[in-house]
Amino acid sequence: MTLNRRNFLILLGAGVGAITTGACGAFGDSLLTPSKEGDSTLASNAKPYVELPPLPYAYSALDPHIDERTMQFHHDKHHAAYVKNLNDALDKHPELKSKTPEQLLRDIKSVPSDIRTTVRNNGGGHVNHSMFWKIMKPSGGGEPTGPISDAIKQTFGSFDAFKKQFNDAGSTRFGSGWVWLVRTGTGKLEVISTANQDSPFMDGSYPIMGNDVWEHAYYLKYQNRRADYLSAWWNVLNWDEINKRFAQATG
Ligand code: MN3
Repeated sequence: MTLNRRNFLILLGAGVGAITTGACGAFGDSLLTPSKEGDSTLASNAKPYVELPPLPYAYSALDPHIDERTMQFHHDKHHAAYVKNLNDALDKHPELKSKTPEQLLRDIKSVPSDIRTTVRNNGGGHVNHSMFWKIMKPSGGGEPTGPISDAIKQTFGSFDAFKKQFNDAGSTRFGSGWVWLVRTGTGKLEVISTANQDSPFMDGSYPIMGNDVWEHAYYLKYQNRRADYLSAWWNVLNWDEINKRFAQATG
């Protein structure tokens, strides 16, 4: 009985050991993954030039105007790709990392020609989308508030007239691009549209607010109905954030 019990305990010990070892092996791999990444980040001394900013609300928060799946793909895949491509490009010219992405766009002609198009497309993509997430919020929309409200009325006559001009510019932008309210270098408010990920910063203007009219921004929910997406978008606007940007544009 004693022997049996002893043998049993030995077997149990071996068994526990085996289970523990097995568990270590199984969990060891998944535990190693983040620390490996951490090590390689340290090794290359590379805090990435830019990081994907977290979405300031849930993917589903803008429903029904912008659906959850669109937000998920748009933020986690499209914006993430611009961030990665911009970081990869800047690794080729680390001396440029002391400039902000906005500064690179403002002075795009001074960016070395081997990465200029990449910075234009992906730096633009990063800056445009970083603005885009923040000027939207759940239960947003309504009439503009604060100084931007007065400026819109002064420039366009009324909020409705501004909205119409903005939506028309968004509808008629052929292919992929953005529609913007900008403050130009001479201090005028204007509605413009740009192709691809081109940023108003490239023309010396400040983007106060902009809507993404790439198909990836609306196709899952609206398919070819860009005009419906454009009019729904006004229901999610964050006028507080737009006023902040207006202050930055004039400051
Ligand atoms: Mn987009």
